[in-house]
Amino acid sequence: MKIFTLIMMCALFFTVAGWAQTQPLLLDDFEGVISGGPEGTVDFGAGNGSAVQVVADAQIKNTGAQSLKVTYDAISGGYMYVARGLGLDAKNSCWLLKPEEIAWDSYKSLTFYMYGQDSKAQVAFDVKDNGNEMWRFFVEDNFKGWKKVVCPFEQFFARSDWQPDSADKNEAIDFPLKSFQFEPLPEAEGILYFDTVELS
Ligand SMILES: [Ca+2]
Ligand SMILES: [Ca+2]
Repeated sequence: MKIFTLIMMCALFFTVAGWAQTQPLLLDDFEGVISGGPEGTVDFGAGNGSAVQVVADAQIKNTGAQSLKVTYDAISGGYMYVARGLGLDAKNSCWLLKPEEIAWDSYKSLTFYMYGQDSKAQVAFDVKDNGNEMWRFFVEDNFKGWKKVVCPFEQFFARSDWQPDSADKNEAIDFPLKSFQFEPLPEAEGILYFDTVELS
């Protein structure tokens, strides 16, 4: 009887430990009002001839009631950004959790869902670290429909094409991260949907 109890307790322990380890943390679901500008909930814009529009979409979504619909035209020499997080120009673009409240040590990857159109467009997924240094991960739109994109922290690289003036440029990802951004890269145009950004 004692051995049976011990075995059951061990089984319970490993089940709980496994659950705690694999349970992802929802960082952003793009719910509620989606708007741009200084009072907006998404920090987005484009320059040098490129264009981007960002709205909520209630038809094509992965979790919750809506996703983020990004309509883009990325021309040669142009740039764009669609960002959420802390310290951005759009005042209300915060994640569901404050960066400093997250146990970053417990996670190895950022993940998000992208609804592709198999356009072969290259999309950069950048994060800004605690030293304002920008780190990049590439994903290609080479699938149709929703796909979970897994971005291990160790596979991000510091951007060499551009960094904010305030970046520490210490070549180390300093946690807590402050924000993330999606950037369809030139030359490409189309529509992408994003949803369900998690830590795992
Ligand atoms: Ca959602
Ligand atoms: Ca850094």
